[in-house]
Amino acid sequence: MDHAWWMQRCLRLARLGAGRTAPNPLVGAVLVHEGRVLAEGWHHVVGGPHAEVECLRSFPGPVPPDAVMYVSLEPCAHHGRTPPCADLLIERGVRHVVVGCLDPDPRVKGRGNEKLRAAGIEVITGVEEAACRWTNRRFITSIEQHRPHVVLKWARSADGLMDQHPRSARGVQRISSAATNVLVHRWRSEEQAIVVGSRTVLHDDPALTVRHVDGASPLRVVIDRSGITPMSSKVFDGQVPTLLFTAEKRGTAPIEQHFLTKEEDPIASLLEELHQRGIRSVLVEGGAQLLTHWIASGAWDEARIIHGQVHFGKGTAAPPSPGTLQCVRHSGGDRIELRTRSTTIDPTWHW
Ligand code: AOF
Ligand code: ZN
Repeated sequence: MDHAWWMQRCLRLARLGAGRTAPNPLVGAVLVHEGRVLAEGWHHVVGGPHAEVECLRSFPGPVPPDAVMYVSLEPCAHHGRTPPCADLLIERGVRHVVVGCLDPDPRVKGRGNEKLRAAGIEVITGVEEAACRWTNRRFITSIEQHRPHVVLKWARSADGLMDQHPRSARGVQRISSAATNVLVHRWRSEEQAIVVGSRTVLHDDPALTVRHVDGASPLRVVIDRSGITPMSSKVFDGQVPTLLFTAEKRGTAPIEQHFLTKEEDPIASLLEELHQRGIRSVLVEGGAQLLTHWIASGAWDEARIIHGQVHFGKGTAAPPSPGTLQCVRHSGGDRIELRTRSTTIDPTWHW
């Protein structure tokens, strides 16, 4: 078995932390000796031990000098919430390290690998690099582009519509299947914030919480410059932290409000505000107008488009599919496309 095979094993472990590690990355580590696993570990939760620590903790014995530590992200070299992993590898006598991708965190950024090499450890980097960067795309976009990683999501009928007119006909027909609905709740649980425009709140009254899967609900964010959302809407019920971008102070609901001036571009202001709050990713759930603006702004990374089987005949047109088609998945009769603006995806990735 080669380096790539073991690195893919690290990534499978890393993904077990999905939805729990933000703002930290997803990291997996495997200690291999003579083709066998001696120990493995992953980063479970923010503030908890790093993947390398979890791995070495489960192997108390002396590390054989020809054992290899595979880790999907460069070991850290800094004192953060936990001490540097590079020091631990040196102390524990690890002599060979294979790294997936460099850590862009300015506190690390090559220093982890340097520290290991300075201690005489053999370090190989860039194994399955694209796959490792894809797994940590939220962490990497946030650090490199100074804004959260943006996932756009919408569902469209077979005839390209996002809803049915007249509105009185709605509620009868959903676009996506029950299976896809569960999947969408998992997507929600994997991002730190979920954004909608005012018309979606007005017409659909979504709760925007995580329900059909285990996981925390993200911060709910509503953009409503003209103040058309009823304060009785589910998003303002105080069940989950909620942030309203508005031109003027609205009501007394138990939510936080952020004020926008007329000249401000709400998408840019929102991304900046969420970045300041340490939020590394957002899921944009609609509606058509907000999604269309978002695509035009260029400040997005992924689009997940659910193609349902229903025909609406008349309704609001879905945004044109943006970017490059990367892969397709089927779910309960729906066809889901993943498109990206510029990111290269991990070809072995299953979603
Ligand atoms: C993780 N898990 O397995 C690795 C990380 O605040 P701390 O001490 O947890 O440090 C977080 C930083 O550590 C993170 O930004 C990244 O640069 C580095 N590596 N972090 O949470 C891990 N290997
Ligand atoms: Zn570390």
